[in-house]
Amino acid sequence: MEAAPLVEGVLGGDRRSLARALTLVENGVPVLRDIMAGLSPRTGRARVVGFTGAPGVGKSTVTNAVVRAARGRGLSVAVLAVDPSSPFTGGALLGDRVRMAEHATDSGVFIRSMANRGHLGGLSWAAPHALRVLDAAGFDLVLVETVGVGQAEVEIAGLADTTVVLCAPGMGDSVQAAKAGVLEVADVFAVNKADHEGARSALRDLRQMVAMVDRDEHEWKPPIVMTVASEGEGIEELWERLDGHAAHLESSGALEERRRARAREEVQGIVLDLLRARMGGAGESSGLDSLAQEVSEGRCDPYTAADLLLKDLGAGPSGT
Ligand SMILES: Nc1nc2c(ncn2[C@@H]2O[C@H](COP(=O)(O)OP(=O)(O)O)[C@@H](O)[C@H]2O)c(=O)[nH]1
Ligand SMILES: [Mg+2]
Repeated sequence: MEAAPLVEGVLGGDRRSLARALTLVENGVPVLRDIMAGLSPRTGRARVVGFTGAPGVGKSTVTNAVVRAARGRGLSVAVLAVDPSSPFTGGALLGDRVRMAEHATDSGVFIRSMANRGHLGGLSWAAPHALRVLDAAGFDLVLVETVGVGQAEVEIAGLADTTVVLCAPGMGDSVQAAKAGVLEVADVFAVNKADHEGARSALRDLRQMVAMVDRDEHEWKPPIVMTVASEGEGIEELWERLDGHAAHLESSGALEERRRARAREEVQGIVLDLLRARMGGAGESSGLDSLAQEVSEGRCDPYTAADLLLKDLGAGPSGT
């Protein structure tokens, strides 16, 4: 397939091209090389906000409410829901679809769910690629929803310019969040389901945890917002906090730093994939098999073998 018409379609805001490009990202096809080359000059404009937290805390509901807030301000929005378990089917996503249905006929909103094969399958460039596609397509705002349960999801959440960590009362989330390393990636906390019992104590727990982190005075201190997303309550305040963080990113130079980190992740992922591909699988004629034999027979140590293989792999021209 040819990259050029697809690139043109994405840049021109054509929805089918956009959907197609994201499918190609999911499938990790070789033509991505040309697609990314075509899209990259047109990136860097979209603001990316990630939402993460345990299943059921209200990520989709909050995301939906933020979409509404953005549309009220005339901003175009893309939503990328990264679900590690059920890519295109499954109860949770069906629920999301129903919830997102209010935006279905809005041309300023694009919603897509994606399987998270990133990291697990070595495709750590997939999420950055997807963001690159949506950015190039011209959306003002890109919202990423990830289930904050594993390291891979936390890392994806950390790719955003601003990461919102959601908790809800009565789920032991605040403690869980700290354990999963979610605390470190949080720029803004939202205690959702503030209409539930225990919201105040969840807020207190979080405040304590935020206070425990050592920070310089110029460093960003994550604010905590109480929301009842299902009623739209607290969303305006959340929006203000997001704006506040965006302003901080701009003024501190942290925005470039974050985007560099995202690019680093992307490039590193591609390098690892290229190396893996060049090494070949078991039984394929690569230096790996003969080196493995030498190592297994004790004629070579594994580090020396690795050095030899790296040298060998680095010798050829890139990507051919
Ligand atoms: N009472 C209450 N329910 C909420 C609130 N936010 C979301 N929910 C409900 O909680 C359930 C899970 O929400 P969802 O957004 O799918 O959570 P996710 O798994 O984190 O995406 C849904 O039934 C929502 O309607 C809230 O603020 N208060
Ligand atoms: Mg959800």
